[in-house]
Amino acid sequence: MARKRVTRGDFLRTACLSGAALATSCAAGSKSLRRPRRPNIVVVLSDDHGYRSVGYNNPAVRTPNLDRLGGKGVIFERAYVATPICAASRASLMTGLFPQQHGAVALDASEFQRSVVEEKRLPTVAQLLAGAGYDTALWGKSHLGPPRGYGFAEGEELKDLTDDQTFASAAEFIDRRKNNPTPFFLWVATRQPHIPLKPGPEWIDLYRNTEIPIDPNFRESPPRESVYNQGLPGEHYYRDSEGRDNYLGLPAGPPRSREQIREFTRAYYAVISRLDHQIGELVEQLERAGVYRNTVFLYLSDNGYHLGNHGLGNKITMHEESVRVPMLLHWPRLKRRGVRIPALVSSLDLFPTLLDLAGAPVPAGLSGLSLGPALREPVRPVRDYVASECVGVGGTRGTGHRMVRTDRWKYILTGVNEELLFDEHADPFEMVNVAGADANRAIVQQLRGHMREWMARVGDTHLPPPDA
Ligand SMILES: [Ca+2]
Repeated sequence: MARKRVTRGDFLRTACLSGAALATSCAAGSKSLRRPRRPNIVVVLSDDHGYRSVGYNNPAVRTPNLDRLGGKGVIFERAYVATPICAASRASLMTGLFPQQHGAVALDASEFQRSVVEEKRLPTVAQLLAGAGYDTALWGKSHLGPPRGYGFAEGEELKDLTDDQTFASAAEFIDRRKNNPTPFFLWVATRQPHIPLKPGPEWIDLYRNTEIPIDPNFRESPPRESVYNQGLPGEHYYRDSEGRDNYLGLPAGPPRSREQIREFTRAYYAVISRLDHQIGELVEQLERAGVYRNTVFLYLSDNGYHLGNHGLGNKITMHEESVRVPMLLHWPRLKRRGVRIPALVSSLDLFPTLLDLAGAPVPAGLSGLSLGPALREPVRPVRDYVASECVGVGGTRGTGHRMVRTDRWKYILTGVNEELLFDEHADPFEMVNVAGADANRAIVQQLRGHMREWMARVGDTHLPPPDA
C-alpha cells in the first residue's frame, strides 16, 4: 500500500520551489519581515540527551549554562520528539513533518535526500528562513547529507567526538556577524552526548564523588514484549559497548548491573557538562559580537537515552527516557521569562515557531504548532495529545512502535498490536501497563481514537486492533 506522501503542493499553499522562487513566493510575508529587529536564531541540537539528564531536572547533573538559559527563558517541561532516532528526528525537525510523511523513517537519510534535495518536494525551515532574508549556517552532525544541500548557505558536516571543531566554526561565524544587520539562522548540531563517551579527566572528575541516582524503573534486562525491542524482534541493544573507545568495554546486550550503569552514567553526565560549557562559551561569543540581546537561543536533543531504565541502553522506544527531551528557549526580548511550560509540545513545533518568531509566513500542512502564543502569554494547552513514532528500525516497516500521550495517559501500539497504557500521573516511570484494566476501557478506546486519527494523518498503514 502506498503511504500518504506529502506533496510540496499540500505542504505549501504558497509554492516555494527553490532559490529565487522561494524568495518570490515568500514575498507576501516580507512586509512584516521588514519590521525592525528581526531576531537572530541559534539552535543547538544535541544527540541522545535525555530529559532527566539536565541540571534543572536533576541536581546530580551539572549544567549551569543550560540551567541559567532556561531559568531566564522558557523551559518546555514536556517536549517529545517526532521520532526517537537520529536521522529521522533531524529530518522531522527540518521539514516539520512526521517520519512517515517525509519518508526517512530511521537512520537512512536517502528518502530525505530524494524528497528535499533532489525532487524539492518538501521545503526545510532553513530554506524558508533563507527565503525570508536570513543568512543560514549549520555545522556539526547533519546526518542528512551536506547541509548546503537542504537550505544552509554555509557550513559542513563535522563529526569530531568533542564538538570542538563544531563550536569553533560556529564561533567564527558569530564573530563575523558584528555590525551585520542581516539576521542569521545558525544551527549547531553537536555529536555529544552520543556514544562513544570521551569525557576527559577534568569533566569526569566533576562526578567522582557524585552519587548517581538509579531510577526506580532500572532493570538489569528488559522484559520480552516487543515494545522493548530496539531493532529486529528479540534484540535489545546496549550501545555503550560499541566501538573501540567504548566506555564500559562490555559485550553488546544486557544485562547491566547497577554499578555498570552508574559508571556509564557518570561519563554521560561528564560529557553533558562539557557540552554545557561549550554552550556557555557560544553564548559569550554572542555577547562579544553584540548580537546576544536579539538572538533567540533554542536547545533540544534529537532523542533521549535509556541509561539502563527498563533494562535498555539505547533509545528508539516510546518510553519517556527515549522520546522526551530537554528543550528550552531563551531570548532577552521575550516577555514571558523564567517560566516552565508544562504543555505537551513536539519537536515538530520548532519549524512553525521559528518562522513565527522571524515574522515569516507559516505554511499550511505542517504537523507542528507554533509555540509563539505560549511564549507570549499563558494559554490553554497547546494540544490534546502529542504523538511519536519509530516504525522503520530493523528494516521492516510497520513492526515498530507508535504512541499518543495526553496530559495523564500514554498509549503505545506496537507492530504486533501489543497495547500499553501508562498513567503518567500515578506512574511516571511507566512500570505498570494498565491497558487491560476494566476501569480503563473507556480511556483505551479514546486513545485508540487519537491513534487512528494520527495514523490516518501520517499515512501509517498498520492495522490497529478493533475496539471490542
Ligand atoms: Ca540521536
